[in-house]
Amino acid sequence: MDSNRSGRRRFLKHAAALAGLASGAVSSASGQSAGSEAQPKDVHIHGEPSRFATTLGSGRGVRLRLDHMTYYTPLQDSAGIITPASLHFMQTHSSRLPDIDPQQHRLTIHGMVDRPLSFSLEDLKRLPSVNRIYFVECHGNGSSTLHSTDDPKMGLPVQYIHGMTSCSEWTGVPLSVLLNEAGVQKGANWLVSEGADEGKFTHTLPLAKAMDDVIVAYAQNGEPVRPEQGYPMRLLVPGFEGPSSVKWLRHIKVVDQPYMTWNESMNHSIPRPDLGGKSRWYHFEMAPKSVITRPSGGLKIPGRGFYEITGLAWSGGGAIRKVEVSTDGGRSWKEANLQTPVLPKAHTRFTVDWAWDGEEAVLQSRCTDERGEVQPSLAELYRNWGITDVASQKTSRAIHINAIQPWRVDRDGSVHDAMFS
Ligand SMILES: Nc1nc2c(c(=O)[nH]1)N[C@H]1C(S)=C(S)[C@@H](COP(=O)(O)O)O[C@H]1N2
Ligand SMILES: [Mo]
Repeated sequence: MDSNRSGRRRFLKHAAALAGLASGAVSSASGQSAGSEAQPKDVHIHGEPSRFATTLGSGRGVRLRLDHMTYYTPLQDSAGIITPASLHFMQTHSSRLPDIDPQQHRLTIHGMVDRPLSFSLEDLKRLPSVNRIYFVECHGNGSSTLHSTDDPKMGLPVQYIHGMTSCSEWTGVPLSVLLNEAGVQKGANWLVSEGADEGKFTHTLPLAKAMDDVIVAYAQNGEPVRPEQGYPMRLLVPGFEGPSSVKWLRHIKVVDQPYMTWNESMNHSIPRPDLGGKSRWYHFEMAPKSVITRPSGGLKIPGRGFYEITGLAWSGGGAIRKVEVSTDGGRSWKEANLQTPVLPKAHTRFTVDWAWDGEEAVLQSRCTDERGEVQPSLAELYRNWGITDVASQKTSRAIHINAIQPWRVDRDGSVHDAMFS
């Protein structure tokens, strides 16, 4: 078969599949079906990546399980520091993605305020806006259970171990502007924020943080926030664990004490048997963390010679000051190059040159943030938290894991997760 024709056929099949997806969206919006067969031959679907780009995707068409709607950013294919919206990780505790008509949606600020206020999307867009680059990271990212037990030889790729962090340019109104407008009363110290999803996801936030750098975001990377990220508006709480950033934001209640909402007390503060049932890791800020994204677990490098090692570093405490990379299992470290821009509470891209001699190697990165806090090894993290029962940690849902991630390169060039081995 002539390869041009087969290529064309593949293109048409691809186009038809996309038309099917698009028509699904159209029919739910307008009530009519566009019919997926009648795709004109010479149509170009604007905005689609090259069909030769072997990245794990545009993120489109990825099917998510309704009982656990999670999408992980394909970090192994990432470049620079911005995550395209379609590749932003997604965490949802409700079993259905809200389908919100902004005309019907209001954000209401009430509780200990002088004037309870409601804002539509259009109201927000009339107010002075800010535009900032920040990461969002789930506090379960990199948790021990994500280091796969399915395939102990290979482990999961970096996408499924560390891909619950993404970084975007967020545009919106500082929450302080809205709170000042409402007039926060004396004695108020906390906010309880609720989303418009089925489960009414609710989280508590200290008022001081809300008045500092929190944004009610309506745009992401230059376009309206996607439904997965909280359309038409979400909280964006820089540097704090992901659940603080309540999506599909509907209510903010100003209160005088921290509320133990279901999502935080039952789901996000994990009781630890080794601490007498106390939830040690129930805290807000994400600690400094870095990970080599290429080469990383599940990839295979073709042979000895030159490689650029690259990865991401970030900290909830501010900007990344230094990243060091080791290619010999931690015996020696070399300072990595930080690509600009280096921004506080944002992903920072680092690179380092490496000549692989074809022998077994262990690659790892360690970052330091502007406050001088250094990313710990797994052993140091356990020591810091007073964990002695290391074996049970391997299968624990422990959160806020920012330990150094080692990747082992075997002599055949295959790269493996070496966190627990
Ligand atoms: N309304 C609502 N907001 C939510 C959630 C949710 O389930 N419902 N999940 C939270 C969690 S656990 C995380 S990690 C972040 C993830 O944000 P993202 O899906 O935009 O990446 O959203 C948070 N905000
Ligand atoms: Mo999360």
